[in-house]
Amino acid sequence: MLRIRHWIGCLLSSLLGSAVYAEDSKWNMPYGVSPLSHEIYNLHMACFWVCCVIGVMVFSVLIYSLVKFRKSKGAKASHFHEHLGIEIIWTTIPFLILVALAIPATIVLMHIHNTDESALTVKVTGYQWKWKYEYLDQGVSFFSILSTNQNQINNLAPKDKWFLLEVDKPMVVPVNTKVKILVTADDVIHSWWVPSLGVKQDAVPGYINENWIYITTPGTYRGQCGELCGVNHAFMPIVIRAVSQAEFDKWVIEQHALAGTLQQAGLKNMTPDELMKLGKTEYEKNCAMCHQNTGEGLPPTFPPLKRSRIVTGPATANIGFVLSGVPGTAMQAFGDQLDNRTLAAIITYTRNAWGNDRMIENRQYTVVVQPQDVEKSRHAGR
Ligand SMILES: [Cu+2]
Repeated sequence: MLRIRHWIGCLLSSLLGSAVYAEDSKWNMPYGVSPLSHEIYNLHMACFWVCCVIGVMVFSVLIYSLVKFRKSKGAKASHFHEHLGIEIIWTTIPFLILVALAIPATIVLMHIHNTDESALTVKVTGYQWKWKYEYLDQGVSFFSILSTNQNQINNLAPKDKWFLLEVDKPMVVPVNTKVKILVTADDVIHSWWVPSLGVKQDAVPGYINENWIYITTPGTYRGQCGELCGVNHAFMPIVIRAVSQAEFDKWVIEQHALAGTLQQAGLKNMTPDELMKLGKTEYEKNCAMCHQNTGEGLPPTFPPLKRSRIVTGPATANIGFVLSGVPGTAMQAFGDQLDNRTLAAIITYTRNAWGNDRMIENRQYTVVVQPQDVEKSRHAGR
């Protein structure tokens, strides 16, 4: 008997205990920093408590019956069938509970999809394996790419605190502003998921899904792609920096200035050393995930660039390939994603790395590609 009491005590304390500690637990969903995340959290906790109460009630009756009417005490089972009263009760009660839960759930769902009166609109596009952010009214647009070093990914260096959760350019939004998010994808289904903002919105090619964020506390918030989208699904994190309105306005001006500078720089020649240095960094950021740091790729999906027919062939064909990509494969059209300087540097780097330059020189093709060459190819291709 003591043992049974002990078991009942354990069960009750674990059920109630888990509910009490749920709010601060790392196992629970975060409370977040936006009205939406708060609403979702509160709904989740309400459902959780309902489940706890039902759990305690059902198990109490079950355990009580097991103990009280056990065979050793000479209990005899009663035989009755089709008791209308009981049937009505066990249908009505769960039905009422479900209705009671469905009402707040529907209200929260309606809030999630109410993007009215938003002050800012950002289109978010998922690509294998990066995100593109377009500020439709500000004319700002950029790709946000994983910035974790490849050596950390390959276990050759210790992992940083934000391993796989850091990007080169975060999305920047002002605090206390309703920001409408238009989510779509360019290739396969992704999902833009930032738990602390209460958003997990599927990104489906050909469709635009709406959602919104409203961040009350300045800071950096992180998320990931929430839909299995291919071999590098884990390598397309989301980073959002929430800043004051003044800082945001400054950031927009900076982005315009940066775009102007890049455009001008895209017409200037660079020294081979400059090209190689920038090329290595940008290759590791943009290309190494598929083609690997060693240039050996992951055949057959990601072909090697070492001794590649294209990389060791004529420069114009090489540039055209990188600009337009290969439809139906993971090789994207990088012409829309990267500026002339970056493209020239990456192409020069791949034409020189891993002994490729020797093959190119034997066949007397040019090894160095300048931003101007990329610019010319862009126009030739149109
Ligand atoms: Cu994805």
